[in-house]
Amino acid sequence: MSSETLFSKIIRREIPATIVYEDDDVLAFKDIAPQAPVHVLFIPKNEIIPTLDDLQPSQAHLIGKLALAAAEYARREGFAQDGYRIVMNCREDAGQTVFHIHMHLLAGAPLGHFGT
Ligand code: IU
Repeated sequence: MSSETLFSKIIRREIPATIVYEDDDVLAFKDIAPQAPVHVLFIPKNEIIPTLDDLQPSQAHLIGKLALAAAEYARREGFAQDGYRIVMNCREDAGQTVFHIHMHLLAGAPLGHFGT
């Protein structure tokens, strides 16, 4: 299971994206349809994992790397103290549309409660 999505093209700079963070393992870019004043997606650069349900134990560190990158970005951009939300959608009922695992970072305003 390693089908490419548009995110692979973003990683290879074949389609445009506003990239805001990059390290050896993680790329982050602004969501094209932001759901909050700050809406950034953090994705693994070197592995295609379609959903959280496909994550293998040997890949578990990647989730930590996404979270650490998001936290670093929040500190760097100055909203860490105000707060933020990270979200990972898994499959249909969660509304997942891109099958390359990604962590949403939402911030910049008080966020409504969610779940329904
Ligand atoms: P989801 O968790 O799979 O629903 O999130 C996918 C997100 O990817 C969604 O918020 C889209 O707006 C976003 N996105 C993007 O930022 N750039 C793209 O080229 C594509 C989707 I395709």
